[in-house]
Amino acid sequence: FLPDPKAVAIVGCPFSGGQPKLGVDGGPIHLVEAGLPEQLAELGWKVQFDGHHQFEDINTQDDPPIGKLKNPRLVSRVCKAVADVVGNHAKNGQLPLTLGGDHSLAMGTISGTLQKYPDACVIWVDAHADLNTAETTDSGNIHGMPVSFLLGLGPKIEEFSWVQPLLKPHRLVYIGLRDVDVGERRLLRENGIKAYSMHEVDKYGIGRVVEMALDHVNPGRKLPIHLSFDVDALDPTVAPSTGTPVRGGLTFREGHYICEAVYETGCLVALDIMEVNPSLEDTASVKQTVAVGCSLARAALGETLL
Ligand code: B3U
Ligand code: MN
Ligand code: MN
Repeated sequence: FLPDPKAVAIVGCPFSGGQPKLGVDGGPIHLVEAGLPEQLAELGWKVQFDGHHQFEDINTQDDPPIGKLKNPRLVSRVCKAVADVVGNHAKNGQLPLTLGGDHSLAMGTISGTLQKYPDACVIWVDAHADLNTAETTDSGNIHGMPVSFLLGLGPKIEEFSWVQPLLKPHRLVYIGLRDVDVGERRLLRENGIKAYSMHEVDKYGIGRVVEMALDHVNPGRKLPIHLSFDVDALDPTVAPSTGTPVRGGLTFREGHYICEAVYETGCLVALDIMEVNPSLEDTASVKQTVAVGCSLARAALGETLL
C-alpha cells in the first residue's frame, strides 16, 4: 500500500476558521519559507509543492453559527476541498504532508487519507482530544471537534454530511493529552478510544507509549498510518507560538521520537503538522516553533534514522 518510494506532496493550508485567534493561517507560509520543501528534497524525497491552497472566501455575515458551531460553512467547505486534494495526492502514490492552519483541517486530511486507504489508522498527537461534538462543545470552535466528525459521533449536521464516518474507534490512538473536557472524557470512555496522556508518558516513557499505541491501532504493523501532529502537544517551552498552549507537554525529543518511530514502521501514508501560529509570542519564539515544525516533519520522513 505504500506510496511511491519517497514522493511527498506538500499541501499548504493557510486557514484559521476553526478557532478564533488570528495568525494561524500564517503557519504554512512560515514553514515553507523556512525551507521545508528543500529540506525534504535533501532527504531524498521527490517534493511537489504548487503553492499554498487558495480557499474560497465566505463572509462571516453569510456564515452564522449552526447551534454552537462557529464558521460552520467555511470550515466545512475548506475541509471538503482539502479532503479532495489530500485524497488525490494519496491516489497518485504521494504522501500528503499538510501544513496548518488550525486542526479542524484534519477533518479534511483524514477524510482524504481514508478515500485511498479505508483501513488506515490515525495517531493523533495533541494536548487536546479535539473530540467534542456539536452537543458537548463549550467553545463552538471546530478545531476542538474534528475527530468526532470522523468517528460519526454526536448529532448529524447537514452542512457536514459530506464527512464519511469511516474512522473506527479502535483505529484511533492519542498521545500527549493533558487538557480534555468532561464531555470528551465520556466520549473516550464510551467509545473505548485508547489515549496515552502525559501521565502515561511520564509513567512508561515515550518508547513504551509509542510501542503500546502502535500495538493498539496497528498490531501487525501492516496498516497504513495517518499521523496528525498538533504542535501544542509539545511543551510551550518547546513550541510557544501556538493558539492554545498547555504546560506539561512533550519534550523536543519525545515529540521527535514519535515521528521517528512512526517512520520506522514503514507504514506512514500521510502527515499533518498543525497549529503553528507565527503571530503569537516574540520573534525568537516564532522562529523556534517554525523550526520545530520543520524538524518534526523531517523526523517523520526519515531524517533522524541512520
Ligand atoms: N477542548 C476545548 C479546547 C481546545 C481544543 N483544541 C484546542 N483547544 N486547541 C475546545 O474548544 O473544544
Ligand atoms: Mn488539535
Ligand atoms: Mn491542541
